[in-house]
Amino acid sequence: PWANFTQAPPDPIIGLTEAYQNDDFPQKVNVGVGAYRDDSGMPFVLPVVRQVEKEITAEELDHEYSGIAGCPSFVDLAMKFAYGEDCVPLLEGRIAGVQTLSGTGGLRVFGEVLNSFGHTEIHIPNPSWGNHVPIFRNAGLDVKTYSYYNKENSSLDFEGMIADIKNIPEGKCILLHVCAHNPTGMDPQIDQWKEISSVVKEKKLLPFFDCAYQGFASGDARIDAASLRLFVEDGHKVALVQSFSKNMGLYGQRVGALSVVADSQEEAQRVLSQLKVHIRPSYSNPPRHGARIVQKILSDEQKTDAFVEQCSSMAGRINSMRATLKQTLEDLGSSRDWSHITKQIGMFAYSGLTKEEVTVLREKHHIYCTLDGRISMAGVTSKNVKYIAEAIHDVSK
Ligand code: PLP
Ligand code: TYF
Repeated sequence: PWANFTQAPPDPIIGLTEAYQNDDFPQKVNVGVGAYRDDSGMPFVLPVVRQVEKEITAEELDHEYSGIAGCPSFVDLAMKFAYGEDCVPLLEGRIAGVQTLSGTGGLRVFGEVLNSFGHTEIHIPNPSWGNHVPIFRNAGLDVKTYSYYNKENSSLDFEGMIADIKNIPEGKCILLHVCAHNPTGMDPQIDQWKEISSVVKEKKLLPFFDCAYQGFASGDARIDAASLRLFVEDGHKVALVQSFSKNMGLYGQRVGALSVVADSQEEAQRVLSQLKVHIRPSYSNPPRHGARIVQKILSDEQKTDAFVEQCSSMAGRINSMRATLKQTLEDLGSSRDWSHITKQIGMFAYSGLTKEEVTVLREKHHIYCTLDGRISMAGVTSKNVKYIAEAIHDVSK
């Protein structure tokens, strides 16, 4: 009966891991998926996560269903973490929030809700996280792009960005990355965010923030949330998706939150009801364990401090690998300017390597990164950095 089910291509990002696993070359390197590795190339569980998991086990909790909106105390803490404790709409109880299947799930739920209320399109940066397009398309939205990055000088194309945002029709939804833009690693400066905020206001656009790297960009969760907080202070009724995959290393636990700032408590209640209407027939309610972990950490000052420190040490290791990779390329006598590698923040180096160069990197050197030349710095270690630099040099000179 499935004869007409054609073979789909592998996922452009996850497919790399499969190809990497099938490669038996000893020095193979996986710098595809953005999942943090320690300096031995191993997955890293934050010590504070291990600690609270023990506490959770000792409590012998039950495994009842969550509500449709998930764990309310987790959602409150997640919102405080992103918006800040002194956020006025939060204090006034006019932010609707639900627990989601991490960032991906939150993006999809809000995409569907937008669609059901007559929003036909969403504007995302060019480039953006590879999954944004299929997520929003599957939610029924027409996905359009605005300029974001200048490949010529490997930096933010701020003028192009502003010009394109000015051309978005009034009232449309615009997706913004809170920090550590994936894949480019280039964020607007705070003054540029102010200008973006004022153009977004002028055009009465609906800002939808994607926050997958809070704490991972600068190592300081408050600084990383500055764009979002500025927009809220400027009075925007933002929507926000948060992921705890990267900053708490909870990838497979699928823990995140979706929240929407409203004009009043009454409006927030209506919005919340609509989020739930979309969640119920989709997956009914979210899993409990990951939310319990985050809830335990963010409700305790000492644990939060430990988390911030452990998160910033991941960011620190990545930054030191950026410096080493750039320096090694220079030492090898590369004719290219690699200074963008250390200017970029977050998990990725948007190398500027072409599709052809990436293909040689994969076929000749067994180094797996995405075709757009994005290298997950999380997979670079003091052991493999020289091999990676030599291979990059070989394909680019
Ligand atoms: N948004 C961005 C920009 C991302 O980079 C990612 C993950 O890489 C996500 C959302 C979603 O991740 P998750 O579904 O694991 O929270
Ligand atoms: O590397 C990236 O950009 C992401 C990582 O369920 C990822 O695609 C992998 C699996 C997943 C969500 C995000």
